Amino acid sequence: MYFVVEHQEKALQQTILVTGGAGFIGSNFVLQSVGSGDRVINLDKLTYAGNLENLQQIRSHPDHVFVRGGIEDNDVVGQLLAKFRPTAVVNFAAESHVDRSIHGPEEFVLTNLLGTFRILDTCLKHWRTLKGQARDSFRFLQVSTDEVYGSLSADEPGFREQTPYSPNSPYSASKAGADHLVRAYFHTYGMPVLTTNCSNNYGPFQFPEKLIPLMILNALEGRSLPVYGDGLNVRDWLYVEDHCEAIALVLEKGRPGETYNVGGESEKTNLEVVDVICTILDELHVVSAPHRNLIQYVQDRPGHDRRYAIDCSKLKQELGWQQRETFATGIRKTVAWYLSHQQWIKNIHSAEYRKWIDTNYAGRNANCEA
Ligand code: NAD
Ligand code: TDX
Repeated sequence: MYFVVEHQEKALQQTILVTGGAGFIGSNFVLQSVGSGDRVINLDKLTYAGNLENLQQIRSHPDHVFVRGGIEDNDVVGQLLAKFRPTAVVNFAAESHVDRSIHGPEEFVLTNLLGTFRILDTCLKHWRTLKGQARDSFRFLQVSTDEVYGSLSADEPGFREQTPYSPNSPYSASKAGADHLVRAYFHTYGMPVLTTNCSNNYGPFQFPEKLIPLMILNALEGRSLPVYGDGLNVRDWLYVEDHCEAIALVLEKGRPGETYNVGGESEKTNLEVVDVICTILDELHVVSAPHRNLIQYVQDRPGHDRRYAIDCSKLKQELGWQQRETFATGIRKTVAWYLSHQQWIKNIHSAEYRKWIDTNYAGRNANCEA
């Protein structure tokens, strides 16, 4: 009886090549996919942002194959495609932090633009060798961002799939270029691609260079909470597991050549976000309350986009997606996760991390005008 069940599960199992699967969103996606019975081949270069500890739960799982390598390496990608014959490639791999792209844009062009071109082109060559059902069902999914659409004023409606691209940072420009290449491979070669453009994610395993984990960790350590500019920039926050479910749904049911916006429908100013984190910490980590006293306004990010908001009605209406978490429930889970993962936090505090914190914050004098 056991073998019958095992056989049925394997017959339905799909193999996915995931890139960047040791990063924040990628590792959440890998855990979700393996948990739902898929086999995942996980290609990650393990830059400062890649962390195998994120995958601890599936360390020796037979359906998870980890390969250290870059998306720009045609040989490695070609060999993985030929050996494992995945039904889909999901490209998370990227340099993802806007502030780092301001300090050093070249890595962003190399990985996000050239790297995406290389893996896309290798996938095209592979796809052309496929026949019948394998060729029809193959998908390349590009994980992109709302930042490619530029910045909104306070009263503009959220970004739609038709909103023209208008990237403002080296990060968003490199992601925009990659998205254009993906689109061009559909129109020129008929390659079955999909693109998702998502708003700001938060949740377990996010590297503490981004707003939410940085604020949680600084608050726990009694360090200042550096709010850029006037703190009134707006982001649309989505819990990471909701994003991963959206990607799985787009893979399964999305129409090739289409793009799908994914968002939290949960717009908050940065100050509101920091304030909620402080309130939760005052309750769960009373020793250093009130955490609000740690807020410090600092010099703004150059070219700082004022507001992002996503209109995700296409994804909801066409594919039936729905967020499970509200910001209130998601942020509480997230703060609790960091509080209960002290060892993960300790291991993140590498020399590289401290160097980055110095690079980004030492020159930002406290901004008395805000
Ligand atoms: P992350 O920085 O946490 O992880 C990136 C991962 O990619 C790391 O594991 C890193 O080692 C790996 N990587 C970097 N260069 C590579 C290369 N050349 N080859 C293979 N692997 C490489 O990023 P994240 O926040 O998880 O974002 C994942 C994707 O989602 C990115 O494409 C990003 O643009 C997109 N995105 C992120 C957000 C967000 O809020 N974090 C929102 C929308 C879209
Ligand atoms: O110390 C900080 N202080 C601060 O005020 C940091 C790190 C950020 N901020 C502000 C800048 C932004 O307005 O908080 C907001 C969020 O900043 P980040 O966490 O750096 O995210 P953002 O720049 O909005 O980009 C994120 O969302 C879209 C991800 O990093 C991208 O990968 C994703 O594509």
